[in-house]
Amino acid sequence: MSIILTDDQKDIISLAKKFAENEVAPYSQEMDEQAKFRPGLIQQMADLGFMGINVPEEYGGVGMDSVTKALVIAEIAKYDASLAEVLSVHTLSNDIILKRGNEEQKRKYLPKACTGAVGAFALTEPNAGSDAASAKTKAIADGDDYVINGTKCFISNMGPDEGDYVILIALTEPEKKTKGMSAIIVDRGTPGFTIGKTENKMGLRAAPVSELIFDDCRVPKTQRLGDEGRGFMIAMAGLDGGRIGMGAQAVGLAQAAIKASVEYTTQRVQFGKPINANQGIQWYIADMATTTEAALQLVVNAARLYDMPGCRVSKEAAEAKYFASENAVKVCNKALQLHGGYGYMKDYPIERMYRDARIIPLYEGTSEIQKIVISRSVLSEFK
Ligand code: COS
Repeated sequence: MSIILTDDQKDIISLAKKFAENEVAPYSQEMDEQAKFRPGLIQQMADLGFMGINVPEEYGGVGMDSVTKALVIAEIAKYDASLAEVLSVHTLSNDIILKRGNEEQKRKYLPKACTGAVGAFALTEPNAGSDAASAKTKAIADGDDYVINGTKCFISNMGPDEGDYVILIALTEPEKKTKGMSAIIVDRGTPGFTIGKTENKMGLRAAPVSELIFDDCRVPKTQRLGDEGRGFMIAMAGLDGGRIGMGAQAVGLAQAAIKASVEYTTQRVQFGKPINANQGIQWYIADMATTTEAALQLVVNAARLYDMPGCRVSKEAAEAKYFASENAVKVCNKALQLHGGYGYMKDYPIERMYRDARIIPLYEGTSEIQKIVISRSVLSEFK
């Protein structure tokens, strides 16, 4: 590992490796095929402290820093990118509650988030993807409650049986647009809140992604995080952290694809020698390793900055997510090529990695959105 780490950081990362290698990897293909995690797997992650990795000990968590969180996500992604996605989205919701919640909300949600309840975050709508500011879901004040109406789509961590609460971004004062959005926690089972279609996906198949339908769903105002009208800012700042997690997932996938490529090209003999005795193959491996190392360093740098009080990391998080996700797609594609026809078969995990990687430049902001965030920052820096 090319990152200098403390013993505590090394310990939890090696625990993640052991867990993913022994408890997850043997079932990853089956979970991919069945589009479902094994029962109890998320509970196991909670029991080992991963679901509360970014939650302080006083709320029941492990209280680790963002670099450790990112490296644990990367470690799990090496064996099962679906499970890494669950952890990334869940810890994003932990982070929003920690940063924006009042004491009562933190005491209500964080201890259960650490012990197995799964959190989600809902911003996207059918007609508001990249243009998140055009979201239409409304949460209109009525006495001490909000009455929520609208539909969110592509929401990770929510499925027919999965997901315990969601941080919903909705318009509390629709005429004010982004300045009229608020962040509200809605519990699964609240009357008027139902899970709609669960998506049948190309990759990350075990991780649930669903439509959320709100039909006169009544939620007390005490469920709102922060002040009214701060929801869009809370969502954007939350996504800065989320994008570091997705960058970490991309790094883990790329590292796993490199390892698989080295193993395969060592044992695959053609023309009388292992195929990686050819310089052409060695150069592919060198390129894959170099760009993946660059991706790792971008992710770790953004994670470090994220923990600095008062530091806005939109640009660094976008750079990390943009570079790492595009790299994961390229590296998995190259790794599949190195596997030849076998790489196309489900007998080799590279087939799943290739499919899993493809979503990363799309979710939590497409690569094009990351470039908007980066260029806005660079343009304003030199103005
Ligand atoms: N942290 C804190 N505040 C932020 C912020 C951030 N990272 N990003 C934006 N804001 C604030 C801005 O400062 C602005 O506030 P003021 O009006 O007070 O200045 C406000 O939010 C609106 O920001 P902006 O004008 O940049 O909004 P845009 O509509 O231009 O949208 C993009 C910006 C395109 C970057 C945003 O819509 C985006 O990230 N889209 C992708 C959404 C996404 O990632 N979805 C993934 C699914 S999550 S379920």
